[in-house]
Amino acid sequence: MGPCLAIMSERDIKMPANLPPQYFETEKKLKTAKTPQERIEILEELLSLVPKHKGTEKLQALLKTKISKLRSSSQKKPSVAKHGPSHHIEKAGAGQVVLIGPPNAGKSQLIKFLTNAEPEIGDYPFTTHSPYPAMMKYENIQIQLIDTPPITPEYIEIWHTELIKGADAVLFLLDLTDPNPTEVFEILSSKLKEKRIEFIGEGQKVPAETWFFHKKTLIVANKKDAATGEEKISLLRKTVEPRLSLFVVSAAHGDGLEDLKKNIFSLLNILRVYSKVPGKKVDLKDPFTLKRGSSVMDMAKAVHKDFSQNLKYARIWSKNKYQGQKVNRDYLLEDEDIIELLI
Ligand SMILES: Nc1nc2c(ncn2[C@@H]2O[C@H](COP(=O)(O)OP(=O)(O)OP(=O)(O)O)[C@@H](O)[C@H]2O)c(=O)[nH]1
Ligand SMILES: [Mg+2]
Repeated sequence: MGPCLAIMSERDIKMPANLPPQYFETEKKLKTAKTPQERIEILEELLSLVPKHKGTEKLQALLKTKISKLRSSSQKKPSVAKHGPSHHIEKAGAGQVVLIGPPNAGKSQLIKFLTNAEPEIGDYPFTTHSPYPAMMKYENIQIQLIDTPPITPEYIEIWHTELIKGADAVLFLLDLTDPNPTEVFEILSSKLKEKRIEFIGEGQKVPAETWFFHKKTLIVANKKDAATGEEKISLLRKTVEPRLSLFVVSAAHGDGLEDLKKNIFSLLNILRVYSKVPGKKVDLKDPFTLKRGSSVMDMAKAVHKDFSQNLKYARIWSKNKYQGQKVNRDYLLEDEDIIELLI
């Protein structure tokens, strides 16, 4: 599908028959536009090339909407003027996971499949121009995923690296239809290393040295359905997989995404604990989420400060081990433990 068809298909607009050849020439430039400003300029040029009559009204309206959306997002007031625009996103749910990757890798497509959100998806680069948070349901909890504009070796905006540094985990998307996704990964990660961001695997300990932001990361190789040859995947497995877990998926078809979801949950290193009121049935729909390694006391603090101050002991029901036994405040919790706090 060419870039023009991508624009058309989004709103089911039929291609007007009498667009001049310059229109299509200019539209090709969208593929190489590097900034929202450049996209605005190209879209404005396209608008000026569209003959003005009834048959092109829908196309004109679509171009105008795109321009005004791009313009309003690029004119958002920076919160700290000298640092450029801020795209800080408040954390929500059990953890914040930011999706990053080169243009067109399918970041927005993946967000669309994993959440109820409807981000813009297009087969031209820089479709996404500002970060876009959406909630992914995982069993009985919600995890925040953030779609972001693409990163390129030439330019990574400051707000983008700040967003990565602040997130709980990262999904790094690669495009299996790129000629060499392994090289794309190596180049982009070395660029991010210059910004003090380093990717680590789920089980890896965060090194004591604090100069770097070590981010728990999964590598997602997308467009498995359209990839040609096994070599690209085996090269990724050989070079990237020893360091970071690799998931080969097709975001467009949902292939491999259930497994990915499970691994996003374990990457966050959290556990779910249910609070039970004595004499009542436990509510398994609404767990507390705590960091792995949390104790009964940490749970008490999360429930209410009265519990943490006056806690005598707790009773626990766990998947295989306990059926209401007493445990003390230092007991280390496991995922899906049920706890009755007694004061
Ligand atoms: N064949 C195939 N195409 C896909 C898949 N996932 C995404 N695409 C296509 O790839 C193109 C880019 O998808 P997007 O989700 O917009 O990519 P993106 O990474 O968000 O792109 P930017 O916002 O520009 O960074 C679109 O044409 C999608 O339809 C997939 O699993 N298989
Ligand atoms: Mg996108």
